Amino acid sequence: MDCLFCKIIEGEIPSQCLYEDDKVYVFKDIDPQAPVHFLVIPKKHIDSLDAMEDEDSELIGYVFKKIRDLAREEGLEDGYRVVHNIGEDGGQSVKHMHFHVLGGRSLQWPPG
Ligand code: IU
Repeated sequence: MDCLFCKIIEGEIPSQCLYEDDKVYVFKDIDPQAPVHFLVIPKKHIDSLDAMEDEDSELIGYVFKKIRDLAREEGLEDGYRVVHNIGEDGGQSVKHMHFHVLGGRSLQWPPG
């Protein structure tokens, strides 16, 4: 499959890995939008939440548990934001489910 994030998982495209296990891969965003900005992705290729199957529920629950753990490890005790862009209007540029974790500064609302 010609997927950039599958290639990152396989090590074919370089990334700054923060954490990896058999289910998830976590790396620093190459274009950080906050002092802390990393991406949490399931290793299983799923385009986005919009494409998830019922059988993916447990995996996605696990992804969120990892987001919580890593946000703590990265020192985001004052809060942070989790963003999942979906499709064209959502601003999704890479069609492999990924959750942005942003923190380390006060984030504004609403997004653009
Ligand atoms: P988006 O939600 O699909 O727009 O987010 C894709 C993100 O992936 C974006 O923030 C990029 O900077 C980031 N990224 C990356 O960190 N490393 C890469 O090799 C590629 C994209 I391609």
